Amino acid sequence: MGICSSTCKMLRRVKYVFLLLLTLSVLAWFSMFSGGSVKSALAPSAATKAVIKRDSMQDEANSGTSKVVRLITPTPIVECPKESPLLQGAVRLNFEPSLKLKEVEVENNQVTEGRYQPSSCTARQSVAILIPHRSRERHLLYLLYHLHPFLQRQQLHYAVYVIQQAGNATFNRAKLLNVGYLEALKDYRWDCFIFHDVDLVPENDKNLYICDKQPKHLVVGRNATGYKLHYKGYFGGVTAMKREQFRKVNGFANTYWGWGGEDDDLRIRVELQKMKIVRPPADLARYTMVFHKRDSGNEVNKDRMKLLRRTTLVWRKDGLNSCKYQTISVDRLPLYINVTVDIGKP
Ligand code: UDH
Ligand code: MN
Repeated sequence: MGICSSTCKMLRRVKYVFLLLLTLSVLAWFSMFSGGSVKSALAPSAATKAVIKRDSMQDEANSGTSKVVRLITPTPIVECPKESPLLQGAVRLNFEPSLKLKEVEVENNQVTEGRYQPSSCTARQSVAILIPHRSRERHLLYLLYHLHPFLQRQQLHYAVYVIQQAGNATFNRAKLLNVGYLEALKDYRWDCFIFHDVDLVPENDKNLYICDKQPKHLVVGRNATGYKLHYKGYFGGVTAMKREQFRKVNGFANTYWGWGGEDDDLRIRVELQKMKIVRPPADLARYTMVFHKRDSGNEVNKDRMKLLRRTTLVWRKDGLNSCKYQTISVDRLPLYINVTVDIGKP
């Protein structure tokens, strides 16, 4: 007790100060590593804000799905140039019989679960490619092989959705595309939708897969029709519409079972909204259609003319707002999102 000298008291004081300093530094280290870093107390920079915003959009988009897509690198803040420097113009197409899906996957390893975004700039549009499909695996393979590099050269943020009609009932291209639109919007708020036949391969990457102020028809010419517009007003094969444009026309009619008419019906819907179909120059909007015969289960729809006469009367109640279906599965494959759906029968 009373035997401690003044030197002894001083030593004790030094010891306390030392212990206090030690505790403080341990606390400081702990708070840095547990996330409450000094940095977070500072206001985030504009770049950080942009990344946070995009990440939360991705989280929102991916909720309820696999989380792998979240790992996409933060979006750069510079907007991609109006004309991508990667474009090649007319490209040579290749329909190699021995082509395998695995090879296409390896060549497109930047694509995650069917989705891609440029790493050096922010894409000007986010585009969902919707492909109606049943039993055309070979065509799908050739399309994926050409389309992924094509879209990447255009510096787009995009995803490819393949909408598979389950069962053997008569095919319904239009209804599958409505389903594609509704399902894709559950993932992300896409700006632009490309409705794309599985057998049409674009020949020129200056035929841009982005949406315009007006609905856009991308197939001016194809090999099978001597690269001439099929007929005046043709609006089939590959078309591009903004999210709001498609919503405004109430999408496609659900009532066209079998081949034909649904694309003309969409043209009528577009015209009823006083929109005007635009087309890229004919030398760019060229496609090769992989040769095929008429599919069984997609016979010519004999009622199509009758249906087309009532479009003006029914478009408001036959379309996106009346599209009933049952999703059987959504598989996030490396190169596309495979949506298998029961759309019923005629
Ligand atoms: N589709 C399928 N599976 C089918 C039917 C259609 O995937 O069984 C899809 C596919 O995306 C296809 C699209 O629907 O590209 C349109 O169908 P289509 O290619 O049969 O239509 P097209 O305008 O008409 O090419 C083809 C008529 C066949 C004529 C052959 C004789 N000259
Ligand atoms: Mn075809």
